[in-house]
Amino acid sequence: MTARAATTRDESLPSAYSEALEARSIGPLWTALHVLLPQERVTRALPHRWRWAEVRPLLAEAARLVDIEHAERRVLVLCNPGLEGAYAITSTLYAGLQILMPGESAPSHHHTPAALRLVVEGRGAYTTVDGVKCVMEPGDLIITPPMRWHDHGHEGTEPVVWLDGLDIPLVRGFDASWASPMRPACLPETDTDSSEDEFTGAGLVPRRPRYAATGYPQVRWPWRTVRRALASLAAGAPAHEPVVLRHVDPTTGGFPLATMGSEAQWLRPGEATRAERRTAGRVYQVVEGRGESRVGDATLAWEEGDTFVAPPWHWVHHRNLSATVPACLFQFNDEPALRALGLWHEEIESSST
Ligand code: 1HN
Repeated sequence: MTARAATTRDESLPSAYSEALEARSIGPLWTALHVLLPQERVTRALPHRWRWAEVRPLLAEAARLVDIEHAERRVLVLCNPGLEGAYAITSTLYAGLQILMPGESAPSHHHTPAALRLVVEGRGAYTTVDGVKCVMEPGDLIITPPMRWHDHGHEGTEPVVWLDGLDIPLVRGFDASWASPMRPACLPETDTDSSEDEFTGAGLVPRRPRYAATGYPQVRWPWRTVRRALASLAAGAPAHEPVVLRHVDPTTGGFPLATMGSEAQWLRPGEATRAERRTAGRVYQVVEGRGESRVGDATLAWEEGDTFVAPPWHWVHHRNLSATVPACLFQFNDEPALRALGLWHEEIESSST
């Protein structure tokens, strides 16, 4: 079932009465109640997959056709086919793929929406978050929290592409989306970020941090670290237990951002996960391997570099199609926002499918 616009006129009433209501900006509730409060959860967003093999050449062409000075951010937006015109991948989340070429830089700005980035391909680029230099290597996660200055630079020799995830549709729902004017990118104030020196071991935090106290002690999670942790978790986990790590603020154990959460999942060779559904929408990026995911009634086959979306309250399960190598999925979602609003629910299928 898909969400519909409310139609408020009750055709059984005298038209003069309906006109009198409309002229005063009043609507009857009884014609709209089932749309405002349907008896099951609905979304117009559809399960969908974007193939890296198809998007990659389009990004390369964008790099030829569009000046970074003109574009400021050279991004192809992943538009959910059920949400036409919304520039949204779910009703609350935005996703796009950004390409930066060697020697280019994308100017600095800040804005009310929160952003996160997952590097898809290439080395040598970096994002500066409030002066902190965050190197971008494939699989790395970098967050740019609300109102933190950020820009992108590139010191390498190959194109770098990353997935941008933002809570723009959610923030726009509050009429709270706003960005500063751009200013030129300036040199980072640090050579490295806290994931490289302060947060290198789980359960250990520095007594005295040397990075500025911005409220966001960790803004980068290197894939190197995450992959090693996933491999360790997988080695000891019972076969039927999913191998998933959440990204957290190491000083609190809570979500690093107030609206968007993220996780990395390791699928063992041949593994098929149990179906579960959540009120959160989920955007997946395939970091390694190939497999397929069942999302509601859709079967989405995927391989490295692909992006796919699971709208809220769709049953989701994954299968690693390789019998010999693991597959790794990164996922971001709107779970923290839903939890904060008392809207979080999840269900896990009791038998494996
Ligand atoms: C943004 O600031 C970036 O900083 C990328 O790279 C995509 C999409 C909408 C609004 C702001 C970036 C964005 C964005």
